[in-house]
Amino acid sequence: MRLSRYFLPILKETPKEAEIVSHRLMLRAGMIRQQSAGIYAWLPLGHRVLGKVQKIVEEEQNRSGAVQLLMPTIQSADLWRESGRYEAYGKEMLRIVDRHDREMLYGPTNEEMITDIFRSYVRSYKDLPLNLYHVQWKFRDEVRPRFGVMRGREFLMKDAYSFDLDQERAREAYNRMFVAYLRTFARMGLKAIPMKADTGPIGGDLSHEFIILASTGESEVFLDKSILDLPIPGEDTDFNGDLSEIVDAWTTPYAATDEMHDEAAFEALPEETKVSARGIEVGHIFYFGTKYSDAMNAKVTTAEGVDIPVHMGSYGIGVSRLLGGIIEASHDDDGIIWPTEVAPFHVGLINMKPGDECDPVCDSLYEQLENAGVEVLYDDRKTSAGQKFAGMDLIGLPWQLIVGPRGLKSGEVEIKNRKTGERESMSPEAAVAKLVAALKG
Ligand code: 5CA
Repeated sequence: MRLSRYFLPILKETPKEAEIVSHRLMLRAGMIRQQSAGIYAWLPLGHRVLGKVQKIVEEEQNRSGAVQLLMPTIQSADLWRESGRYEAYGKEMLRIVDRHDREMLYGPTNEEMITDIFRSYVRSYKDLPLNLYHVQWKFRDEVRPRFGVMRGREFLMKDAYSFDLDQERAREAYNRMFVAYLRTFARMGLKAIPMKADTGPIGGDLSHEFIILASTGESEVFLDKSILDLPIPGEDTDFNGDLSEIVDAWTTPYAATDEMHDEAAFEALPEETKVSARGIEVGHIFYFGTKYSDAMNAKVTTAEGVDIPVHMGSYGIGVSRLLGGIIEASHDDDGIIWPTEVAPFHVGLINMKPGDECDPVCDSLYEQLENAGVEVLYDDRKTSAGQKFAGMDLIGLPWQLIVGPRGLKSGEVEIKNRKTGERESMSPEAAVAKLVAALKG
């Protein structure tokens, strides 16, 4: 992508309304624009990252055996009356009346709708286990939307719903999501820690929140720091096999949010392993048994011919919130430092003197890298060097490739690693080889 033809509205001033670093950097880097309180337009750079985060989430959901569909944002109030949540949800639900005076709502979550879809088609135990998920915009009329995409009113969520014959098999479904979540967040460069959690308006009695540690996080958390060293399950994890060993390893060390905190158990830990910190909830999984299937009459016939309500769980990931979380975890004074897997582009190609001898070299580098599958943002604008460097540091692409007249005299271009700050001069051919190896190797 040529920057001269892109839309990257970088802000010079630090926006005053932004209280935390990720919000400030997302606004300054031209990723998002607030359109109403807690409601954002995703500008091209932000939209690219959102797409990459969503893709990783989808890949890991699919790997675990979940099946993707897409439900609408607008739901009928009647469906929510069946579960009793239409009244219970209170002011967080955005209620709408259509031209025929029918009561509708902008979905804050989809337990009711997915249960309705399930009961319309599935009758037999032979069709289980089943896990259906979608990635869709949600609306919650939060009292205090804040911190940008971290606590929005409109936000993108991945929500999955599992259906099983009994509690034991539902627990296996829960474990599959648990392990898929460990992989999902690790792929984004995050250390997300599963913690015992409260179930709130979703209900049920088994629940974990996945939390990344950050001083600006809204949750207070307590953990045994040995959990930070546990290995992430590999790509070859068998999701048809028994995952309880992995889940046990991750749920044995102490880790809880303040709602579930057991002061005595925590205090009993050796002093050097105790960590009390703040964190950002990026995912939340629930097992709630037959809460919705009882209320909404979603039954399956067992092998013995008996009709029983299906056991369910639901599993959320805050897809848009993750962008804030990743930035909180990965930035410096100059701007964002994107982990390669979610970076909007891989390389920022900087032409120090557009309209001159740097052009053919840049054009050729651009073409070679793009042909090798490396995503390049090419700064071909006639602006100052200082502006180009500061802009590239701010938007945080993992690599910069700098082409200037002085270097070219000795046949060299420069590579900069955004994270380490290391710079290295080499021939254009060597630069291409090095970047392709680093990014595609
Ligand atoms: N139905 C269940 C699971 S599918 C559910 O709604 N769970 S939740 O309420 O915990 O939300 C799932 C995830 O969405 C949270 O872990 C969080 O990462 C994200 N989320 C929740 N509220 C917001 C919000 N206001 N802004 C941004 N992300 C949010």
